[in-house]
Amino acid sequence: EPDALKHAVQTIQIINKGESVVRGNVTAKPPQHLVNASSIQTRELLNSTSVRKKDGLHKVMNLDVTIKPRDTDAPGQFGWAAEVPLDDLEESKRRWSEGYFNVFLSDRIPVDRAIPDTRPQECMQNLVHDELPTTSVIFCFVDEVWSTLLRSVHSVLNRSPPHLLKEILLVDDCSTKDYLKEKLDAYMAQYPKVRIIRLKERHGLIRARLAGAAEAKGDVLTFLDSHIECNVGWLEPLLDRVHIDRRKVACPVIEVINDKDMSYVMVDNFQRGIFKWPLVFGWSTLSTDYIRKNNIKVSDPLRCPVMAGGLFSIDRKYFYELGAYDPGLDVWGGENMEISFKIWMCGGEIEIIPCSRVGHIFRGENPYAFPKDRQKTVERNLARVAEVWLDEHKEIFYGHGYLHLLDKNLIDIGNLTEQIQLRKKLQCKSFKWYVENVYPELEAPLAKAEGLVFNVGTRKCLVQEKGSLSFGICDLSKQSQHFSYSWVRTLRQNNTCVSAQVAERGVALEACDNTKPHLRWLHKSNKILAEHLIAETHFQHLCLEAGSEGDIVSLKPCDGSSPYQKWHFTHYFAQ
Ligand code: UD2
Ligand code: MN
Repeated sequence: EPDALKHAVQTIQIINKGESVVRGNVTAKPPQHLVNASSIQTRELLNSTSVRKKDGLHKVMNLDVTIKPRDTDAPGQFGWAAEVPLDDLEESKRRWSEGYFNVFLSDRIPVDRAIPDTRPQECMQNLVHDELPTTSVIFCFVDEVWSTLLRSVHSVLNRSPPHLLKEILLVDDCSTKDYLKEKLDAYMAQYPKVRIIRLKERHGLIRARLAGAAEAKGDVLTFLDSHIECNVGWLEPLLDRVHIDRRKVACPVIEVINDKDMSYVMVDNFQRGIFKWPLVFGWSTLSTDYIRKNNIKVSDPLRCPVMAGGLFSIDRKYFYELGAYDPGLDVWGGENMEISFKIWMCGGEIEIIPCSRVGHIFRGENPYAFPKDRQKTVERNLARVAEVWLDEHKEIFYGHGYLHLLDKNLIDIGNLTEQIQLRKKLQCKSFKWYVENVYPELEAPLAKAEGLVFNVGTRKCLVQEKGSLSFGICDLSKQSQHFSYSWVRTLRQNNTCVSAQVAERGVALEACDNTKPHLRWLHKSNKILAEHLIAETHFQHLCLEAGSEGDIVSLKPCDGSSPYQKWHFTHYFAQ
């Protein structure tokens, strides 16, 4: 039984943590007779005709030369938690910041350790095609920990059918550590499939991936982070999806290599990658209702609104047809959103493949420096993605704490012409289509509030007629009384916005422009304040006020008790 370690998985406890990555712990050892069961070796499998059926399908090869490991007593073997000896606690603490995980333990764990085969039982019956495309595995890294990098590479070498693994490309994004130079060259020289690409200057993850992809010869590109462990049978199910349809982008289930004790931890089933505003990636478990209604099996590929970013297989030519990554994205972050929207909106699909599993060390901090400020880099990347892909929904993104990104004096997000042209050329669908068809659970109202703007003092509603504002008897059927309070905090009717005229203590109407601060209003506790004055100390806060005759609208010093300064909209979508 080549998947003997499967049974060890029973010992994995799963602790559900709602929408975040679900972690557990490998606690007990598997029974020895299972661990010692012999595994099918690569050559036997490839020569064997019995595993290949005539109809062009075969069972996934359970290749795992590490299932019967060299040193069964080594720390971390079988994916169990390793322990730091008391005498070494200081050293292990000191070395933490080399990778922001337990580097000391990583160095003591075999680079080819066995890990529990965490695939759902059903995967054993799944068939994949005989004629699968080959893949280039691309690892980009900067200052990766030696033992972790090696373990990543060995897990690919040991657990991938050799005829499908064209090459492993190690893209060194200008690391500063000496061991990643000659020592790495010498070590990898033993493995003809491994090629090292050295970047002469720091490209950042995104452009490093592009550099790796440009060198790749395989039919499919498989991107992996440089601190992972591929599990048994991980590759074929991914390549099979791309083979079935080259527009499918396949992601393995990302499991957890515990940063403290290096144990391999299985994650919950039925998890999809999603995002919340402002484009924050997260995991979400499919509801049991949805699973039942759609009759989804635990081994079925799951349609996934966005990918985590690090681990996926994509047809090489298709990757370029999609324009690869926006090369204007800097260093790290947001590229998973970009490629996800691009794939879905331009005719592709992203799937999570439960029969393919890869462990990843999730870390609290990045163990490398950002050439520029980290937060600013990621924000800028996200703003590029929002501008190119989100259509009118981009206001929701800006409205969740990113209004400052609209100020062109504060931030230059660079030229977007090529990205916008690409979207046209590929005839990609709208973001509205994406929300309706791919991610209907997303809460995406286009305004914070809308409808009539009712004034409590006059009991009348705001009217926009012939370019000026006045009041009328409230009437929902009149379009001239329909306004919205947008995510970027403008008071708007179609493309006309209410602007604050501070000198005149009045208001005017002008064409909406999200970059203009004097078009922004803070609507809270029923008041509507001119927002750009709030930070200015020499101004009293000014509020929208209705004239007591119910005709004019003016700006007056805010007065908590005046009903003429109290307003509300018919509908509120968010506060
Ligand atoms: C996640 C993704 C990661 C990437 C990132 C957002 C997973 C498991 N990981 O963050 O792949 O999509 O979100 O951008 O989905 N690196 C370089 N050059 C750099 C910076 C990083 O080569 O300038 C390498 C780094 O060594 C690592 C990989 O890029 O192998 C990803 O970086 P990370 O592990 O720090 O990102 P992670 O997992 O927090
Ligand atoms: Mn990572």
